[in-house]
Amino acid sequence: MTYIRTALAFALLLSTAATAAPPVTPMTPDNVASLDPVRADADFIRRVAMIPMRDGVKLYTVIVMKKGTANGPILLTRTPYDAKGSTSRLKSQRIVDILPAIDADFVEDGYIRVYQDIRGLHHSEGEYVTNRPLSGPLNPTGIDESTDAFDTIGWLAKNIPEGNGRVGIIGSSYPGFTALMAEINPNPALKAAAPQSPMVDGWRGDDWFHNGAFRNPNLDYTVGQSTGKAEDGAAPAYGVGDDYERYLAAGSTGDYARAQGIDGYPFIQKLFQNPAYTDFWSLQAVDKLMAARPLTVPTMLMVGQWDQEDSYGAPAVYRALEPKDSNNDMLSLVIGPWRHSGVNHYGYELGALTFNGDTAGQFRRDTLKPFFDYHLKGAPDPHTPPVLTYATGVNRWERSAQWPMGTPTPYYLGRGSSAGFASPGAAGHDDYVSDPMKPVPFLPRPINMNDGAQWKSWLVRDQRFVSGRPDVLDYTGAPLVKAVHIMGAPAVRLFAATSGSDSDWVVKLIDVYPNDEPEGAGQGSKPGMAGYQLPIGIEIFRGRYVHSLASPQALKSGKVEEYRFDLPNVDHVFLPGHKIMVQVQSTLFPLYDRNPQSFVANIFEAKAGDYRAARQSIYYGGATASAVLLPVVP
Ligand code: PG9
Repeated sequence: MTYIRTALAFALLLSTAATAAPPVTPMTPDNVASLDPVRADADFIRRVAMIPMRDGVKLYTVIVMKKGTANGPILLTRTPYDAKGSTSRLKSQRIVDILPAIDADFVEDGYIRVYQDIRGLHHSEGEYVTNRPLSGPLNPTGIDESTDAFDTIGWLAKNIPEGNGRVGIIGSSYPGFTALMAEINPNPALKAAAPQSPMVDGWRGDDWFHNGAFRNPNLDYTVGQSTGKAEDGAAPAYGVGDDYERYLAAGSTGDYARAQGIDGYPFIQKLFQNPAYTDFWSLQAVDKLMAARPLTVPTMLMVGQWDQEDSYGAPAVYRALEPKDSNNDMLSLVIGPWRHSGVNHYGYELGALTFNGDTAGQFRRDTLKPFFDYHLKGAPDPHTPPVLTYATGVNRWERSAQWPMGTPTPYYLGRGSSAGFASPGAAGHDDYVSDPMKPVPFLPRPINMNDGAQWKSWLVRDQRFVSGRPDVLDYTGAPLVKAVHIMGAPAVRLFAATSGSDSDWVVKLIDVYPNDEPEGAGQGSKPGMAGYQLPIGIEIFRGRYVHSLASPQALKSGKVEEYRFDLPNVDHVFLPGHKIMVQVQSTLFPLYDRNPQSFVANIFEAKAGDYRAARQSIYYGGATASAVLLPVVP
């Protein structure tokens, strides 16, 4: 029944389509996913279009709107995560039930919501290429997510009779990547874009690696994504249990992939063959691609302050594009108190933290929708602030004219595990033994990286589960007399040496709650946070890249090197009575693959004998004064 209705609707669509549209294949049973039946009493219309791209490949596109929609703006998401599933959330005859929660406000206000499977996945034709690079040195085909977006948007603008021809694009994570790619050589009908936690640089800080350290959960992700047409990607071939033990027993990540029988997946091979920041990564970094082109599409970039997957991309694109926004009216950056994609869910809380109401709903209603209304419906200018951030600690939204707002202020590590803004005095160092056979867990064990509850909130987990380990150094300041407000990316300046010939360095910036915190008295804290060690940023840097990201070099045993890398961008207030702590360690497992701590050509292929304990030295004071430059707001 649905198919017939869809086909009839499609025939109507064809008959009214502008003549300019390329011929569109009518629906045929073999390319219409069996969508749930839509009864006559449904409050929505749902159509499927196989939209032809310039090379003839057709992309499965679901178009949904309330009955009676006319002259509606079109909001598009191009996704690798199943367009059919995204428009069939519940078996319901109500549009707000079949679409994701974020869409309700839009479709109830006359928007036409469109989800499309990207090329080669689910019900779209063609070949899937993970993170398909822009046409050029990495992609000679002339076809990419930018051209597919151009063709799709052009088709939508002309072929939805109920539409007003103005298209917006939105999406989180991979769909944030496809939203950004639509802004490169954009179709003129694209009038606004809202990339959320977009994947931008898969080696520097989004998804695949962070500063050269590989993120093991990507193996399961790639397996799931590599099963193409299946509506549900393949699951890893193992049950539940402690990932810490599973990955440790396997050896290197390459050993793990071979043990799981997944080393043959094309993108896993690409990852293993490209461990350094070579052209494979730098030429597809979207912030670099966009920096080289004019900013022509009004863009609202979003990221969660505790985004455990893509904390790098949105601020990086903002940095690249901001100089082009001469009137400060084309580009905005939003940092909310959210986990990855948390902007599209309930924003009341995250782990042990509570905020002032549903911060995500507040943002979507007060800022995101007015942004699209203005650009797609001609509503009054909402005067979107260039920067909108939620100040955690004090729980308030803040509007700023630029980002960052803070001034880099050294917060020094010091003797006796101390820390502070005062100069640390005489030079010294603290040592610890990092043993890759006893890596520091990134969560209390047992760890299941496929468990949503663990995975969504690990970045706000109380760090006392590792504080005090002999291979985790805590440097803690005195209780604050007055608040310290930071707005920006804390910058690590770590002077360190290893007895080995390679090493990872993990730095955490931590807000230590007073240990005598009255039950529930703290702002934004649930009862039971006394003494809580709240991470305000965690980042890793693979030591072999200290002198060149593209050409790794062995570290000289005992030689002090200065490691420079940023922690994620935050807006946070350390309250009086709290303490600012810096934690240093050399493993964060099994989230990141272990550094064998002896230099090998490719860590994915490290052998058992390469994994060696090393004595690590962290230097403070004098000419080797380790510090974190905090972006302090005066
Ligand atoms: N950040 C997710 C992801 C993308 C690519 C690789 C691994 C993870 C996502 O939600 O799209």
